[in-house]
Amino acid sequence: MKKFTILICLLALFTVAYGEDGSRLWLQPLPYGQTNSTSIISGEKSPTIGLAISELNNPAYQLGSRTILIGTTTDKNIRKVFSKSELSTLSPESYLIRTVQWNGKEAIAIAGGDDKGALYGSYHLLRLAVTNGLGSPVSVREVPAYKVRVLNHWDNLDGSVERGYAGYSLWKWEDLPNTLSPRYKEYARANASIGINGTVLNNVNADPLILTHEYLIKVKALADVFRPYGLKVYLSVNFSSPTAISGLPTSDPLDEGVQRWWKDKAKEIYALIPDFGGFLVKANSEGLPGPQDFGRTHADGANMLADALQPYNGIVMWRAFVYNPGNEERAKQAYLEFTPFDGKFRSNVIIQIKNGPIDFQPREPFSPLFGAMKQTPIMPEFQITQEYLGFSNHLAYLAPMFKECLDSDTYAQGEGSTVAKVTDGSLYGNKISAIAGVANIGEDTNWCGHDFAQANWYAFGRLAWNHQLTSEVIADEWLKMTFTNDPEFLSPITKMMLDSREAVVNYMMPLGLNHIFAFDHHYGPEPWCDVPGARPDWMPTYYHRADSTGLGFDRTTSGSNGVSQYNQPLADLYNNIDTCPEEYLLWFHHTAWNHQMKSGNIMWDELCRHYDKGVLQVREFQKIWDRSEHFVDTDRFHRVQSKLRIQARDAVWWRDACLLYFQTFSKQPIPYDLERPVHDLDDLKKIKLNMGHNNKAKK
Ligand code: BDP
Repeated sequence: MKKFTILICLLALFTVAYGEDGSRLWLQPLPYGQTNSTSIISGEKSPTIGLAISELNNPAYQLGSRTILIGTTTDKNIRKVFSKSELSTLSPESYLIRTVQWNGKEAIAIAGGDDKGALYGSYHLLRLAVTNGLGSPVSVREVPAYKVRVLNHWDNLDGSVERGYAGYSLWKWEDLPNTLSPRYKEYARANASIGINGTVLNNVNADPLILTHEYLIKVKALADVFRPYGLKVYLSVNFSSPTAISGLPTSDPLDEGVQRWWKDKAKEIYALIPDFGGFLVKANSEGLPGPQDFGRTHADGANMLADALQPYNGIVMWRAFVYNPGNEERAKQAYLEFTPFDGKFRSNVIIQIKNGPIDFQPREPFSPLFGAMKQTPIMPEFQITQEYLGFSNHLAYLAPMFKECLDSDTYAQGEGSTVAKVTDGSLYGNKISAIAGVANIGEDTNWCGHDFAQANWYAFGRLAWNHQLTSEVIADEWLKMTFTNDPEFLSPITKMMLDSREAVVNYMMPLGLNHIFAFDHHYGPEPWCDVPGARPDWMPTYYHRADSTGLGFDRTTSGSNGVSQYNQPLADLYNNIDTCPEEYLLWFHHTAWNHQMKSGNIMWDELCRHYDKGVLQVREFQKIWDRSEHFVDTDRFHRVQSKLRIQARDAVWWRDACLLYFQTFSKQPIPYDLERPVHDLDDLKKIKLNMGHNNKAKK
């Protein structure tokens, strides 16, 4: 009886600690002490294989009393159950999983192209066990789509996170290198479970201090924790580091002293971290230093860093996010600055391009640079943190947004040249391929602020591994691993997730509208915002161009001619108001309020209907969630419920602010069958939010 009571107490404790505070993510907590009856056979002993074995031993996954063989292509047991030819084609990080015969009995074998492949294979098997069960024979062959699958943390050295909505940074710089938070391992484990193999630790708006020896030994401590999980460390660097750290008179990339400084720095880094991944650079962008400060080019700057990293196989991820207030409109600038240097970069440079030509808006067409850089490796950068999609207050499942970009046809080499294919190496045969996601992770107990925002970290990892997965499959996997397998829960909640990003587009910026956020914090609406003396390209009016004749930015041949940066047939398609997809209408066309839409509505009415629809969609999400109460633990149920309430209020705020403001130009009534605004425009204009540390940005 006593024993029984102790057991109950332990179970209760277990549930409170790991219960449903969101900390376990989509994983089962690692057991303490217990193992299950699964017999795991491996002839290898690397720390990474050791981790794979402890995961497979986790009784929470209920693998049952079966035998599992695990190892790399050199493991003698693995060589017995797989043929030589199938093992010889296994590249690093890839894996095979197969039901095999072992000593006359059925077993499951996991063969990794290397020990990371074996670890990824174990996570795959565990995922299968949870989502499908292991009833039928398994036969899996997986090869990652991108070689570098990297998170970008916009974490500052003072612990704040730029555009971070899940609390302060995970990295406790002041405690490193001596004190290692247990969350470092948990973080690495979560990444490994979805195939993420790199992490840029610090903000692209980089503090030069990160390259001082004092910080490098802290970085080394993190790299040592992450290594067994296959997670490499990268750093964002400030282009003026030689001057800022060592007082060199210049940081000119063609100066020999500067070149030597970077070479010495690379040597110092690799002595500490032999598998260091490389540098991420934001240069000559939003006021940051760069090669142009010295009359040099992006290629000069990137190549100098690439030469310093080359002896160690390090790479440079050089960002194409550049724009300045000048003669050319913002959406065209990255293309204009980078295309002249196509083919002029070293082979270990990769150009990192945001999904859209402006800036992570709820919807943008893909950046035309993806279709233009044909002799330079390029990589997509997505934003997992919801800077422009309601922070961690709004439920917005982003897989459909990531896929919208990846599946877009650039026509770079004729039809079928999707963004995925021009970046994953399959179209141009590039040696390096990479994909980045700006992390939504902080020290909040549930890591991401909103329990459903975890799905976006998960989806980024899964798509970086395999961009052909559908948003639905990824949502289904995540829900099963995070909540339950019950189909009555899964079907409505999957639908809610799949509709959620479009709902945000509807209540914030439908029909191609963009960047009509409040100055600085990017949370609420301020289409009217006009700060005297501020950069015009940071003002919403620059983007929406509302006037008495219509709404939207003219990027046609008679406007900024932004359309010309797209390959045919897209340039013509976008240029013609009748063929331009309506979701991009106001992106490419200054459109008359009375323009006839495909639905038969005029543009103004259509706009109103989108805003209205967005509000109704969120209300529907609330109903769906409330109905799912008995499938979800109370903690998560209430947390998500209260966030949905915020989202519903915000959706109304957005709708009223945008419609009442645009109505001052359209001078037309909101269609009478739609809900009426509940706010006054003057009151909405008075709202000023103080969004705190997470908006430590330049604008
Ligand atoms: C914008 C953010 C700003 C970032 C910048 C970037 O508002 O905080 O520094 O992008 O990506 O979206 O460099």
